[in-house]
Amino acid sequence: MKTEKSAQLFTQAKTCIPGGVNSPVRACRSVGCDPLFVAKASGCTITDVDGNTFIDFVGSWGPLILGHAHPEVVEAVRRTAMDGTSFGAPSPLEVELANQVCAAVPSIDMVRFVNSGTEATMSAIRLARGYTGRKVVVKFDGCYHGHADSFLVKAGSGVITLGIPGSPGVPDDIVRHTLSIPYNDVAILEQTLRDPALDIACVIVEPVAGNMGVVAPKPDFLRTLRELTRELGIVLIFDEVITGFRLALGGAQERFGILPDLTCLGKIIGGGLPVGAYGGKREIMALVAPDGPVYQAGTLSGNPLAMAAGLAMLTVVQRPGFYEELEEKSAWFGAELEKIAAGSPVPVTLNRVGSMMTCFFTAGPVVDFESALRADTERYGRHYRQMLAGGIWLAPSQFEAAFVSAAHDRQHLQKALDMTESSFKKLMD
Ligand code: HOZ
Repeated sequence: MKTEKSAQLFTQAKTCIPGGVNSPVRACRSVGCDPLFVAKASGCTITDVDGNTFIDFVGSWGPLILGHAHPEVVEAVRRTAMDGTSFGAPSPLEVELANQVCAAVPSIDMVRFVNSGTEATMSAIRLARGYTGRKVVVKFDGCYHGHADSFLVKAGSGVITLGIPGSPGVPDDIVRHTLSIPYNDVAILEQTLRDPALDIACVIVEPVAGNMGVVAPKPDFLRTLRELTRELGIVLIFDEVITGFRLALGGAQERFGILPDLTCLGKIIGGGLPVGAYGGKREIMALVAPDGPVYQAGTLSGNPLAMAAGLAMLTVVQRPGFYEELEEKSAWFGAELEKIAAGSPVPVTLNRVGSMMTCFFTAGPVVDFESALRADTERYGRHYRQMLAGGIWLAPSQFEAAFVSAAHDRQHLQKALDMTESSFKKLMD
């Protein structure tokens, strides 16, 4: 595979961008190679600057449920851009998208648009603290809620990928108000939430974890979480940045029938443009400025291009059969992967919920951060490089998800299965 142009760009990038990348995992260090620079992408394929084309299972880390450059999304952005790219003032598309989000996501009465998932989660915990008058945020080990100070405690995604415990620059005074407990452990959850010495404002959770690799909630985990938080007056926040509009139109909360008080959204809601949102019960959202005293603002919030892309995406996913088809295709792909994993000469555990999945290089089961960390990351690195050489674009980290989109057809998926089988076989040596 030719990589000269990517190599040149990476050399230049390292002189003017830290690590040569604008988000750490992209540097590909944990998979033992240098990043390829992308020239363009269409449907489920992505092409680098040297002209190599790959079948993409990253989908910009989740948002591209329709695939790259979906014609209706591109046309909506093009049409909207002709009338201006940012107003810093209210515009009709925000109202339309807000109405659609409130109609689609069962627990959202009101929603505020921001620019990223990180902004959504940091605003949601400020709101939860403002609402309850309490300080402590409970999260779960291996869950990732963006890079705001309060969340960099036993966080997933790039933080585990780089093997750093948290981050310098985050004051102890801030993280002492964050408590991280094991995912899927109902006994520790109950003991923590009932601890009278803790002043818990909120619990934030990825209802299906996607940032330590995919880890499904055990059947009683979310239900117990909901019951306890309701009983104790703690705000329950679902971080549906990855699962929102992916696991169902109404996200994981619709799929599992468990409604949080606040929901954080991102990724898909912008149809691939930078956008996030937080929303929930009217009574809580009423505290957000200017209606209430909890401050949060942003010039680019409700940006017309992002709103237009989000609306186009919502139009497509609401067509009859969209989620059924995605689910059916993903289930077939997952079942075939299971068979390959079962026959693999090295231990592999597949975790899948709907169209998001991770092959962990460990015997499993993988049910939490501790078991995810048992995965052989060196082996994942070899697998990643072998798959890339075979034309398959995976996340450059063991602790992320692979996503199936509407643009993948059986042929694309079959090619990925064939490559996976042959890659697993080569991992023995
Ligand atoms: N850690 C991010 C996904 N969970 C990576 C984002 C990126 O590099 O674009």
